[in-house]
Amino acid sequence: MSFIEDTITALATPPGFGAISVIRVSGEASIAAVDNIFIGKRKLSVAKSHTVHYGKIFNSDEMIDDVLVTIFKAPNSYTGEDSVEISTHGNPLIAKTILELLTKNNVRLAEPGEFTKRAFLNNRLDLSQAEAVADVISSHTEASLRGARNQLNGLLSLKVDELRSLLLNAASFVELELDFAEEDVEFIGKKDLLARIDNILAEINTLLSTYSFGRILRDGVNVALVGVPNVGKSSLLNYLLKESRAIVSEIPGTTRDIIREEVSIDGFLFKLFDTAGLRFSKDPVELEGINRSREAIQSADIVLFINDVEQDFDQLLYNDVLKLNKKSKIITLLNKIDKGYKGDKKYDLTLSALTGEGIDILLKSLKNSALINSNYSEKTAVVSNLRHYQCLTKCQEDLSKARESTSNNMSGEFISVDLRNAINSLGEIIGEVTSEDVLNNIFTKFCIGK
Ligand SMILES: Nc1nc2c(ncn2[C@@H]2O[C@H](COP(=O)(O)OP(=O)(O)OP(=O)(O)O)[C@@H](O)[C@H]2O)c(=O)[nH]1
Ligand SMILES: [Mg+2]
Repeated sequence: MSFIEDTITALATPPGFGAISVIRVSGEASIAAVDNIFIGKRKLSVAKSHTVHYGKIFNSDEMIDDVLVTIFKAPNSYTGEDSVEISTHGNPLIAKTILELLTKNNVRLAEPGEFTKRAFLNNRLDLSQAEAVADVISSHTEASLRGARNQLNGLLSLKVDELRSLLLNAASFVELELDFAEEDVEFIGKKDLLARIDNILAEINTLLSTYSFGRILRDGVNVALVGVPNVGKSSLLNYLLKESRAIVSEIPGTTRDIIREEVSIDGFLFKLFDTAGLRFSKDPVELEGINRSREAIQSADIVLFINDVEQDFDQLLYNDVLKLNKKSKIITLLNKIDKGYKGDKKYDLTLSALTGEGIDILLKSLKNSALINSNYSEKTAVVSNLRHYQCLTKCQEDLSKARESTSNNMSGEFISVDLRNAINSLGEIIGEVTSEDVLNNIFTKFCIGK
């Protein structure tokens, strides 16, 4: 039986006009509440779970809409509670009236993510799976969708659960020894304990190493197109987007503001930032644009440093860009090779944003630079969420401490505390241990009705 008393409702489909709208109701009073406003062949209170019923919604004597009502009985529903889904004609006025009618029948409007929060509280999903629900909805590319699905299917949860059991096992030996301290019995030798910790540490490190790729899967790669004016940055953006998005002209200083667009390369999301050409200028508008270019360089994962065949490589500018972003990959590009070019070793790649020559190599290079691993299997657990990454890092630190204490023959009490902390950090990922703050932070980012 659920310990949540309120019954909640929300529109589950996008607000606006469409073929149908779906209103979701969940909680103990859901079936009775819908029964009060619905007239069908028979009462919903006697309907079986997972059945669909045709009928009409009434507001007193006024017929609001003819609808299909689907009944799900606890615990076999998304939330784990009794739930009803009402499919109406897709007019927002109908949905609004039905939501209002429900709120007069012991039902309140749901908060963002409240259905999924209930699914978590009723053990239908663990926390990392609940977080994946939001990612599945917001994924923009096939790859990020695949990653989110992989997490929703519980791949990460399974791995974390497995490591947590191994740790619990090791910790219980250490704790047994503490319980029998006076008898001086040994339940686990130092060598054995170290081997177990090392084993788990290695697995945690492998998981942590998937994060850079996981983040890219989920959020995409930021790519800044930079260089002096007129080298063809906007032309390259347009070529990659296959549309005339940015203004291109032979006048240097055409692009003033950042132009941000997304493109999917082999299913992976790349966020392109076309920037104002970098040069000395007294024009305040252009200067502001150049400041924004610098910001784009700082937050880029990959910088495309572009020049054209008519200008010498600007080493000073390149050094400046390098100073702005030391951690990211910089790819040097020579554009306009259709105008003739004699070969220059200073560039990683040469291309023409006019004819498209060399663009295929640029695309490959972008994928390689972003560490996109095409061999990534859908069966490997990938960490894509910052919260999970932080929990794993914390676990790694605690395990390293436990390792050090063990090597230094410290008292079992110290080792046990570190092992327990490591276990809790893993538990936080799947929601075995969580604070209300963490939960609120996660679920308020959801949309209403999910
Ligand atoms: N022949 C040739 N011309 C190009 C190529 N790429 C761009 N151009 C031309 O170069 C000029 C400048 O192109 P833009 O794309 O506006 O250059 P930009 O780097 O964005 O310039 P700013 O916005 O001023 O910094 C335009 O006249 C383009 O048509 C290329 O590959 N070959
Ligand atoms: Mg431009």
